[in-house]
Amino acid sequence: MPSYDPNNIFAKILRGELPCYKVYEDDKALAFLDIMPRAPGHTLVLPKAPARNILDVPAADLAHVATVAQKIAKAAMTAFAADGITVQQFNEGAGGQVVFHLHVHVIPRKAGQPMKPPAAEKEKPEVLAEQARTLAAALAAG
Ligand code: DGP
Repeated sequence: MPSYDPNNIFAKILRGELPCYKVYEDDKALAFLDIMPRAPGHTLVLPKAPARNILDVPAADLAHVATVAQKIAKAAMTAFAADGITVQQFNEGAGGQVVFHLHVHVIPRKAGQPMKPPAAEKEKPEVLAEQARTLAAALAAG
């Protein structure tokens, strides 16, 4: 497996070199909206420590990311009036991974509405900003 590339796009977001629509942050994890959502509220949860994917991440960092993904999933049910949540996580190109810093997709779902294909279409900035505010508020409300 190739080594971790510190110039991947999510590493730049983690360093604050590129912007994101942040919904949650703690000392070990960051969550922000996917700019090409497969459904409204599609969120990505990342460990702050460098890890390419599930194959090199320390188990404790993976466990923390799973805990944060669960928080996001619960808040998203309310924030987006979802009927369910799809959680996805891809590893290496053959496994569907495109950005090589570990991330978990948390995708709110409405009954009967199929997801868009991966990275199909960029959402409007104002829509993402509003959705990030809505989800952050639901997280803060617990
Ligand atoms: P994957 O590596 O296949 O798990 O998917 C990467 C996801 O990252 C994909 O859904 C699109 C999203 N994405 C790509 N570039 C950016 C970006 O610059 N910002 C954000 N927030 N998401 C991105």
